[in-house]
Amino acid sequence: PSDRAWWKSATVYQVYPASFADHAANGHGTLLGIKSKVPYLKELGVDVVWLSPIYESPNADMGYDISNYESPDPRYGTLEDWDSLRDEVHKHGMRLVMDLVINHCSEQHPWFIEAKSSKSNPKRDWFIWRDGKEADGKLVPPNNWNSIFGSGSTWEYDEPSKQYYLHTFLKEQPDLNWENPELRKELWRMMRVWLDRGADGFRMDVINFTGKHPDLIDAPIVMPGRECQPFGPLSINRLIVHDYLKEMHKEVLVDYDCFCVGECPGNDEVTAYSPYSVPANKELQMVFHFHHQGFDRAGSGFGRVLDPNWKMKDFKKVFNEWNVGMEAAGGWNSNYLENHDQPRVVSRITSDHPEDRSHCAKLLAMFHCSLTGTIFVYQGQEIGLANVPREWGVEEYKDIETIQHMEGELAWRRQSGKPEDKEGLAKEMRMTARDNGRTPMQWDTSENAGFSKGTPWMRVHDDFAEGWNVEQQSKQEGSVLKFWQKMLALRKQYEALVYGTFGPLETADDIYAYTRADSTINQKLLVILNFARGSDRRGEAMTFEVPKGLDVSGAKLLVTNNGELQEGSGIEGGKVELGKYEGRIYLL
Ligand code: TEU
Repeated sequence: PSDRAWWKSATVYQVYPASFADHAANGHGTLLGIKSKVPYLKELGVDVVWLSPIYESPNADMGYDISNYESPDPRYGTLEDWDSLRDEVHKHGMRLVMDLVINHCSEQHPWFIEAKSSKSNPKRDWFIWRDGKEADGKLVPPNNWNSIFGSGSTWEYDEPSKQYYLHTFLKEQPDLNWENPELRKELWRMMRVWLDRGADGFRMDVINFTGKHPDLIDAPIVMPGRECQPFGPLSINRLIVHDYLKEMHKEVLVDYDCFCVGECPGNDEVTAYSPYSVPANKELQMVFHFHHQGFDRAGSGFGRVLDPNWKMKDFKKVFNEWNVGMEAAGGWNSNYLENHDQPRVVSRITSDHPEDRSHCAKLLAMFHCSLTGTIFVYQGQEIGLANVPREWGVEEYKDIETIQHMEGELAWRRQSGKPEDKEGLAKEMRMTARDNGRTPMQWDTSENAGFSKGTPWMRVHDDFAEGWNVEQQSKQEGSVLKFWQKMLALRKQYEALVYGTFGPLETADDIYAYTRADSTINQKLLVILNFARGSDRRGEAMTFEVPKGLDVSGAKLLVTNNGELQEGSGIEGGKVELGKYEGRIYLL
């Protein structure tokens, strides 16, 4: 039945192509490198492979600035290479999903070059142009919106035409004007090109940014004293986006058996996000929300400042809201903890101390695989990769967001007479920088972790030879990789993990416990996870008290990261003594 559609129980694996596998010794991942790892992904239990952008790009933002949507960038390979990757993925019974970055393109895209060439060029209206305003005899941007990468205004002045164009992200990434029907038609045509070539769907970059406020009015001041302010709801998640997606569905998606997930930042409410995935609306299968990415950030999920004292209580509240709320709203969740824009969770949520790390990575795998929604695993998560080493200097950071944020913040500090505190700023970046998730994949103990025989574009993590690689973990019983394999298989075996209702339980704040119950097959699981960090972040033992009314008399232990326990053992005496960062899943 359609309510048990294949993609609900699927595991999607995100490949960040630059850092995955390089077959050509050029220091940069390639399509044929990815192809060589397809059997590995199959063995892990993956159903869908999602490729971050591989298109032609000047690479101002690691390929999220596309100058040709229809061809791979030569650094990744050729269209024939893509075809052979597609065949390999299909041969293994998996699907291949492409990144679709169509809120903006590259300033080097021929569309933008034409648009810039004259105000009367037909492509002019494919982008968002406005005259500047006068303030104190000076020309200033049309409004006060702040670009997402902390680089100041979202507007860039084009001297020859004396107008500004809008760029939500970098100035090298001009926003496309979705109000223009010709543009949309061209996007639909381009999507068909990939689907006809055998792509199985898309991950759609910031798709909820495509409907801007028609009058592009000023944003309210939430950062006093600063010239530019976050544009928030004036550009994010506006209702017109649903019209655009319905049109996309009707003009393209309906003709294919494809899988689409929209990336939708904005930290919003479940009810604002569920309409994207409610089947009757005919839009997408699911979207990525960002609510849970804000738990440790002072300010919104976009914030770069970490709150080290974040509370498990707040963390649970967000997950409870989405896991209970999405089912109630009739939509479907996506379930990701990491991606190429986020730090590594073993470092972020638990402890990456060498003695805790493997244990913690397994706790997080149990958590991840027992939540509602389709699972998204980010490359390296399955072997417990951690954030970049604390000792690395800022010169190792390659991400433009990190760099611009640091520059912007220093300028602001100088301007407002505050101490620069470069060391403090670097420390902040160590926890939050996107670079944390972008270090090359660690395959084995050979040079550069087996990622490349050339000079890697980004420094390889120092820990690859200490067991944090695929080869060693695939041979070692009890490794993080083996544990992930087991969890992904378990999720297919126990359908309540996919379709069961999520039932949060009352516990101590630092324990996260819930049931997953599927009444149609009479299956119920109990998940108990000890997230207590303790004063030193090394964890703390806790006692879980079985809540009144929960019958655990027939409980059987299915999986745990406590190696001393026997599978199949039960719960005695209404209590479960949990060691540091211990997790257990029982079948009730
Ligand atoms: O990210 C969208 C987005 O909102 C990010 O800016 C994210 O919130 C931030 O990086 C967290 O630090 C997408 C892509 O995933 C990202 O890699 C691109 O840079 C961005 O869009 C622009 O295309």
